[in-house]
Amino acid sequence: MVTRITLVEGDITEQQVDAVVNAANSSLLGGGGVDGAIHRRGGPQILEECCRLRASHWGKGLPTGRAVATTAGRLPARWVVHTVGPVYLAEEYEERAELLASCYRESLRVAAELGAATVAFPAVSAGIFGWPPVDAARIGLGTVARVLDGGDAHAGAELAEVRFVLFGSEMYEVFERALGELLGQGD
Ligand code: AR6
Repeated sequence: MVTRITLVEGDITEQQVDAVVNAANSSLLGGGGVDGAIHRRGGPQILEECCRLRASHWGKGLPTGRAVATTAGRLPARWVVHTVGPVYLAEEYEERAELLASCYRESLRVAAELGAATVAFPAVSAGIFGWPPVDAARIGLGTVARVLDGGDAHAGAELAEVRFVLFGSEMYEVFERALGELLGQGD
């Protein structure tokens, strides 16, 4: 249910939740934005586990729309769930919107499998990957609401809170409006 969705303006690396989601890239070896902040604050243990994943199961990198977990190192969270959002491309909107929805579904599935009850997401793909914030918000919130309602996956039942952590007041307000629309639809 959307009542288990919360919004905060802030820094995802400071969240006291079971799992924080990282807006990573396929290499899993770090980058800018959220990814850079998580590796910086979480310390080298996260990268060590990412390297092990690249040396084993994800030799070619993590495909867009998928998710995988590592330790959260020194972050307050227990796990980091790394997901790879799609780069925005207007001409391929539908396919890529589906991949963005998949990031949220897969991340929640992985988090629930670990036993996480509280999960924090950034606005995946809404930074360096260029998604218009309104679309990123509708897709992210809509997908999470469906998972919590049990429509798309069985992950929903275990989850007590899914928190969107938005960087800056503008992004926060976009998500606030999108959540209002979702509630207005009675979801
Ligand atoms: N806490 C919460 N949100 C943040 C933080 C933070 N500490 N830092 C940035 N944001 P982005 P993407 C916001 O670029 O678009 C990396 O290089 C940011 O303002 O982190 O999925 C990866 O390695 C924006 O609203 O992720 C990939 O190559 C949102 O988080 C690529 O960037 C997402 O921005 C992924 O790009």
